[in-house]
Amino acid sequence: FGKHLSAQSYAPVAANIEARKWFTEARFGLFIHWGPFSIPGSGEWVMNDRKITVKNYSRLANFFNPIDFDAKEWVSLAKNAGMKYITLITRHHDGFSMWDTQYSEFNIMNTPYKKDIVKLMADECHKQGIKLFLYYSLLDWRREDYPHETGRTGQFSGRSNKGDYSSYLQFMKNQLRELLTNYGEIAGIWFDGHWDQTAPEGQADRSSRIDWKYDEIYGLIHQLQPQCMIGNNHHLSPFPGEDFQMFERDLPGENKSGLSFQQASPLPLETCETINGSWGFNLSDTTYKTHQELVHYLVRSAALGANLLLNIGPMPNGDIQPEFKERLEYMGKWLNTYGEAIYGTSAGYLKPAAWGCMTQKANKVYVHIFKTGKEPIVLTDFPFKKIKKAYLLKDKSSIKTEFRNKAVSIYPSADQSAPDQVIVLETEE
Ligand code: H79
Repeated sequence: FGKHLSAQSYAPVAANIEARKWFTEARFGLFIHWGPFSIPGSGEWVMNDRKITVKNYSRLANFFNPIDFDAKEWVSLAKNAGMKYITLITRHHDGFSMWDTQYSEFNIMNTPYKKDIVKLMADECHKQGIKLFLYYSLLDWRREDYPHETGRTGQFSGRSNKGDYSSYLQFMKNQLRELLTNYGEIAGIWFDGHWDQTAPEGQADRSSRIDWKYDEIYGLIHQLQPQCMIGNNHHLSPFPGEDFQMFERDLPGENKSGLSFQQASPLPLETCETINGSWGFNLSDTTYKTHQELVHYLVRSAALGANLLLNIGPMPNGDIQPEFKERLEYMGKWLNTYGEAIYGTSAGYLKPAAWGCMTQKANKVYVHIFKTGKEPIVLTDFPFKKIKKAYLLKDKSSIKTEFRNKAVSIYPSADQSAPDQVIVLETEE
């Protein structure tokens, strides 16, 4: 990716380093996929999937009137779920801008709703003390100047001209400048769509078909808000100038999605996942994950040193369906008891196993047991000298352990009614 890089090398300033530290301690955020694409109830790719032209898709703006949207309710929902940040779609691949932008007519002020969603959310996040990240698509299925002729998607849009990347780049910079100037402190920018201009996933040649000039885009962001963390869902190892690394629907190193071939870097890590199978509101998707699956995913993310950005796709009226609300409430209750073993922890020294996984803090090892069996759980090469205490996190009742030949054997309770039996080992160096 040499051609993306400028000679100048990026050194994060103190405020950015502090933001990264906060991020790795936060561990849990809310992803929100919402906009006029929510109206048909077929997910956020509906324009591409149903081969809708730009002209016809524009009609959706006239129907977007989310009279039940309440920023206070959404932010409270995230907070009560134990989430520390929100990542909001400001402009997805369909090119609709959820804020009052000067640079596109296809924006929220030209809908019957006529209120700046980004502003309403930013103000409420600042009020309730939760950080706000903004999702911004690099790929665009609407604009003539996006290099759509080299893109892999958006070919049904009816665009005639060839793309002109220098014009499109200027447009993105103008919009990013608005987002980073008019809405107070922005904790991060979450880019997506790079992969539209690369060879198919998994192929040896995954070089980019256009030069995105990330040095210019990232430089502008860090100049406007130096603490603002940049992440890019390019499914590759981090590029210079990025502040965190993301894995789509995957835990670092697993690549179950077939999208995340990259290995974990030393940057803060994040994985994003959906509650059912869809990002945007989808009327035909009922594949809701269970409480247990969601808890296990959060715990396994933490055990690999990654945050979980868990998604909801609100309905076109601004309401959030009860299946999502109820699960987020459950996560919040679970974290009230078990948060100590998630927030501010680092990856376990052993990788996740069939029985469960581990998170750690100074002098504490949290053993997350998902499945008990007849045999004790054995932690090999235990990196501490001594175990002072071993107990269940939820009620402090003691748990039997044996420490021999550098291996710790743990005898958990056979009761596995909770999704995660968290055992605390208090250690000594
Ligand atoms: O915003 C959500 C999705 O709309 C967006 N990212 C998340 C966070 C996303 N879109 N697509 N993907 C994620 C997955 C990418 C699928 C691809 Fe492909 C498979 C890209 C390359 C191979 C589909 C097939 C698009 C091009 C070929």
